[in-house]
Amino acid sequence: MRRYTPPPVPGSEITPESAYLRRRDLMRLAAAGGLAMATPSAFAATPDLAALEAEPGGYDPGEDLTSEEAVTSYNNFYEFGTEKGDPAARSGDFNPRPWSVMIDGLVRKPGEIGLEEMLAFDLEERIYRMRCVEAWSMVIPWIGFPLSALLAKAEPLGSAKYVAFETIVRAEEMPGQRGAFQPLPWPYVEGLRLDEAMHPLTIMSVGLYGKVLPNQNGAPVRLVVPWKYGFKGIKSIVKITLTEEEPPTTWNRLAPNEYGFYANVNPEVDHPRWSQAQENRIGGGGFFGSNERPTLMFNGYGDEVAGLYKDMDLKANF
Ligand SMILES: Nc1nc2c(c(=O)[nH]1)N[C@H]1C(S)=C(S)[C@@H](COP(=O)(O)O)O[C@H]1N2
Ligand SMILES: [Mo]
Repeated sequence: MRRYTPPPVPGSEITPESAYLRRRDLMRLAAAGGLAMATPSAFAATPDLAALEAEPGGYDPGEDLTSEEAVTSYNNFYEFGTEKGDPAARSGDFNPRPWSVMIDGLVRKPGEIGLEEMLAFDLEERIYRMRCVEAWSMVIPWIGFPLSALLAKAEPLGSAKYVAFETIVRAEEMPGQRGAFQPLPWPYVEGLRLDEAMHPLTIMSVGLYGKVLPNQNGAPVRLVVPWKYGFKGIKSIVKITLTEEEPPTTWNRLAPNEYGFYANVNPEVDHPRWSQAQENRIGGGGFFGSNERPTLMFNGYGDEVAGLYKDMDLKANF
């Protein structure tokens, strides 16, 4: 397994919120109950993400990383527009701080959890292969924590079977949410089965490339489920609801024959309008732009996740 150390962040790129704490210091403070006192503003609680090192878990696909430039400029985030360049170009007014996520539904302890509390979870860097339903892919060094850690805080009830997620609606700061043409109904919603949500590969990301998550990638906290198509990775999450019934999901609602609830990466199940057998690695540097490669079942994470679906027909449950 290849270890990856994030590149050092030049001083000029370190955000002006200069009261960064090193992660270990932050955790020590949190453990000592001193976090609130030590963090007079929301910004001060941001740990030093650049200092995180890759965990030698079984996650790093050992492939070349997609450049930070591509990861932060070729995006899908319709709240800022439908062109790939829109999220980077049009998200400057979005202010993701302060932030909190409401967790409710079938849980013993519903309530809001602040971003600072999430940043104090045990953050790790994980390199994941990502695959969009549009047949492009990237390899991204995410920083985040297991979603299971967050759900555990709320103590899901035995009756909970699914987890529903909701993105913020804030038309004043999200140009894609205002104007005559609305590409999607808001809020953007997504869902997972509870066992998928609790799987250790499923993370909530708060950063990438050793930095705080850029607005265009879903600041301040977004879902990453590496064995599923990208649209499951809901961004800028404000609400998580534990449910008994399968929750609606934005793309499935819009085009149920094209986008299923499961959305597991599957080269054998084509999108009705194109094949899913190949993918184009973004910025892969191939000669004459030829970065085509075969798509792997479960995006290559089959050893870890195939068991979740062992009795299911994956053609019917696409
Ligand atoms: N709220 C919200 N989340 C979203 C989307 C969106 O339009 N709105 N697009 C999805 C799609 S289709 C993809 S491929 C990924 C892209 O994530 P990235 O831009 O960080 O690579 O975000 C997903 N999450
Ligand atoms: Mo996507």
